[in-house]
Amino acid sequence: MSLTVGIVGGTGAVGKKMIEVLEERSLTIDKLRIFASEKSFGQKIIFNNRKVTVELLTEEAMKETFDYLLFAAGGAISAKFAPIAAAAGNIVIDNSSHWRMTEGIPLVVPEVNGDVLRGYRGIIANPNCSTTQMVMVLAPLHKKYGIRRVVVSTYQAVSGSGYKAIEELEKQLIDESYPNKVYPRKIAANCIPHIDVFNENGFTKEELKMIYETHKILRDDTIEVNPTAVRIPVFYGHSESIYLELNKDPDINEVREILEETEGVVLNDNPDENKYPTPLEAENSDCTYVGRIRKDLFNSKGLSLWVVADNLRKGAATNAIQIIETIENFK
Ligand code: 2RA
Repeated sequence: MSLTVGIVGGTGAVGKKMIEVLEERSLTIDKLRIFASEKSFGQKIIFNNRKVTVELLTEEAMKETFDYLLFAAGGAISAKFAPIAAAAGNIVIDNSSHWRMTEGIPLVVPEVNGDVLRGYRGIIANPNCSTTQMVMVLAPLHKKYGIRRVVVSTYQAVSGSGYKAIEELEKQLIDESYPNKVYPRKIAANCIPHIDVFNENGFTKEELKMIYETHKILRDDTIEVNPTAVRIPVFYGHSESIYLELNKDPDINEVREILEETEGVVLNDNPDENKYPTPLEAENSDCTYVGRIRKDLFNSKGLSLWVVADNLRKGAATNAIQIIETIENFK
């Protein structure tokens, strides 16, 4: 079946990646429409060797008929326009955080909880990038051993903050005096333990997303998640050091087998040959990579892992397009 797809915010870092991923995957797109604000409309974007003119985002346009509308324009735009599009009968896949925790709105990583999409129409939320890659690895281990507690530190690429942040790092790498505008500190040759705004409990919004989105996707709010989210001077690919306390003693070979067999997860774990994932190697891949798997030396139920994925692909665009593929497969 050929589809009519719209992308709201198609000129930003995630929106452009959505266009790229749509070109690569096997869905047949009959018509792609791209919407943006006054700043960007009128631009020409190439999709499947054809020029698409970026249209102005209006309420009227959202009331037209689409098979799928992908939103990648931030929370305020999603809050205003997604309900209009959904009320008109369109399926909306929203990459902002606005609808993620709303009851009745599915928050979906297809390999983990794609079943919730069966028969569903309306707004669907795409999870935060740092949550997505983490639950890809947590889900099969939770099923086998039960996860009691997760302690995670992230090492997040600047592309998670958009084009302006990519430019800020590029400029600071060649000019030490280039001022920080996107980040609260200089990002080049630094790391910043501060992503999104601080909450009064001391955690940042990014860290709270990792807690509550994990509960929703894994359908288990008893899992204790303790995140520290850190921005590092890497362009693409988020990394995560994850420590798990399980309900049962894991067998390390069995853990490797489980992860090796998990759809979308690639095991890259051979310390003898310096094999472990890094963000440079994960760039432009749709997979979630896991390595450095080892048991805690002091707690038989403890397990450490290192997880890496391309934040703009599996962490955003690819996951959104996989949501479309999942719904299409249910038809
Ligand atoms: C970041 N998680 O990397 C955000 C993007 N959604 O800043």
